[in-house]
Amino acid sequence: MFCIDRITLREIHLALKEPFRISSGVESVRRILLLEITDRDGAMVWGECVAPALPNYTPETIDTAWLAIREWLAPRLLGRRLTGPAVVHDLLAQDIRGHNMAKAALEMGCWGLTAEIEQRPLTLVLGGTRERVPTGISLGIQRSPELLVERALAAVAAGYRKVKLKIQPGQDVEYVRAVRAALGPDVEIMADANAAYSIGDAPHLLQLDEFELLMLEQPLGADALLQLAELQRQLRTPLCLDESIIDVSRARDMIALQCGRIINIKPGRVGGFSASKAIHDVCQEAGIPVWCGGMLESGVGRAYNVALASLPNFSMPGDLSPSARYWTRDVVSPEWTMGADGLVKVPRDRPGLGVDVDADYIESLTVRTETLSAARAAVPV
Ligand code: OSB
Ligand code: MG
Repeated sequence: MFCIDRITLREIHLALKEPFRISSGVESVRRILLLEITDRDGAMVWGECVAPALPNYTPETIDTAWLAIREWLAPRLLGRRLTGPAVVHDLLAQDIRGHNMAKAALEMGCWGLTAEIEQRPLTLVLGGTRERVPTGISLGIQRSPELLVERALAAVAAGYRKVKLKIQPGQDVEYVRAVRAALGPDVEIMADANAAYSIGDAPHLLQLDEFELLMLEQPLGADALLQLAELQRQLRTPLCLDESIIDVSRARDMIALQCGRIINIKPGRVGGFSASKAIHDVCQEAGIPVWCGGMLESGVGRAYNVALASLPNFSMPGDLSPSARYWTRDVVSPEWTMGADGLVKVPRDRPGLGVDVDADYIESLTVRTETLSAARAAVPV
């Protein structure tokens, strides 16, 4: 049982150590929306909205998320007595379409707040079972296959359990070929196209079968389920869906249409933890492995993803790179680290998120804030 008294939104700017390029755009300074969610009894938790600066991944951006939270979503929660975090998904879904990342920031925050109030680790509140989670790296598009090989070799040396290569038309087969040749047959390699191809590229994409990829992530558009099924019929490499899976019903569609064999679950993309757990369960039932994707989160968002990835069917390495992969200094302490065995420890011996959030550092990175309070809220559903 809890009752949210106020929510402070903050935009911080956090410079990436190096620009991250995918087929749909490049990011150099991450504009991150953080939330401080405070309960009427004084409990507080930090949350993160993963919406990027531009609508090049899904339609959402940090600015649309800010608007959606302020105008429609936060008023649903503020001042309302809630029996637990499991009721929040439906409360935010009713008659508000889309805006999944905005919804997820609040919904996941309610799970985090519950962990704080109950003084239990977030992983246990969610039902997590893993004490350590295997981690992969997502390598952005580089200027040449040689530069990509250099990065991939360094990643394997650092212990990463999986190497994901971003590809796009013109920078694909030769890049993957070079990395496979350099890393040998035993390293788990995959490619992610972020929806950059069309079904007419099928003959070209079939060349990737030669490289024994663990999977090919989202080669076609988010809505192209029938074409993805057509591609999967031709391709030996398993398809993994990312952008396509926006809720549990899309996951069921994937299974029914056989347009993918693996799902990358990003809790932000699907509207939070309840939806993530539902997708996890549907996939487990169907024998579909899942893994936890990333959105270049700060250490706050990483805490939520690591907790999610501790659920049993997260059987493949997640995009859960440690803080130092992205940032010169993260906003949490201790920073997220990965062992030389490619495992990230799930915090199980501390209540809440499992890391301290550095409010002073966040303040110094903040470019705008807005506080929403119960006074203007309690809008009936
Ligand atoms: O497609 O998984 C993706 C980052 C931004 C947008 C989309 C994607 C990604 C990543 C980054 O692959 C993974 C990470 O956070 O390390
Ligand atoms: Mg992806």
